[in-house]
Amino acid sequence: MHIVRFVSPLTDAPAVGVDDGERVVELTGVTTVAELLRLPVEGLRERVDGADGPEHPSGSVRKLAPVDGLTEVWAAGVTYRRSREARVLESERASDVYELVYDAERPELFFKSVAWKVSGHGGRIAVRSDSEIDVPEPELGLVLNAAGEIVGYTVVDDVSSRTIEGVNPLYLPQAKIYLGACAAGPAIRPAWEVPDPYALDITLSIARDGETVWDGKASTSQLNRRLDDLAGYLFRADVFPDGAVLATGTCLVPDLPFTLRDGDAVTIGISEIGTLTTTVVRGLEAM
Ligand code: DO4
Ligand code: MG
Repeated sequence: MHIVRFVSPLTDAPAVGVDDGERVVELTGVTTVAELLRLPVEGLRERVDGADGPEHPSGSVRKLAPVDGLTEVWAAGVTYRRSREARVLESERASDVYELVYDAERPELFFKSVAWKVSGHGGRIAVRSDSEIDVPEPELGLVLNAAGEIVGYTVVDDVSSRTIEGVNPLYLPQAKIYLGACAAGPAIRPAWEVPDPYALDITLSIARDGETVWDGKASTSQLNRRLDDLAGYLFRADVFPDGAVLATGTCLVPDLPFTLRDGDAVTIGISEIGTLTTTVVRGLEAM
């Protein structure tokens, strides 16, 4: 079962519902995912289990990114060995910062996106027109309620410019925070339905003109951090009244000089969580 945000065929407005694969049942009285994230996990579960609104065939509704309201998207970095290796190689002069943070007690966490800028399944992601090497970063996203509890999981793409961050790690916000740099979805799998989040397969496939030009597979078992520890650092000195989505870092990075191109189809799959497909455009004007 998944919690979905979609365009209601009844009102043409965003709605929230529960998708069992065959039908989507609307949650009456709830219009945003953010409202659910204000609840403690037991309250959220009750609300979801009691879905009794209008029903629609699952394939017939247009799914939206499962992030809205004031929910913020954050991301963790260098949480997998593969990410550390890739940053060390791309970094022109400051490669030791990545090695240091991989082993440090405090994780790297950075702000990624406000909710309204997040692209959903079937939407667009962008590469910057002032960057030459750009990659998707497939990541397990923790869906956290206002109390910082992990209430669900989703798929997040932390689209990044390797060119810009490679010049200087202080350029990370420009490499990673711009319109089209964040996608999430297609839905939220409730945490109580995922027995072991450290045993999920993550796949990435990039298709160009109908041909696969890059694909790879990894597992959350390779994560060098604990998920609740990452969430704990995010909530240590900040508040998130509408909850947060925390992307937990990438374990799949194509070798240099591979780069995304305009028109590429990027598909990220995480077992038990979902499959997120987006199309690449170049530059702000194309978003
Ligand atoms: O420090 C760079 C960011 C790394 C990152 O986004 C990741 O490991 O996923
Ligand atoms: Mg990342």
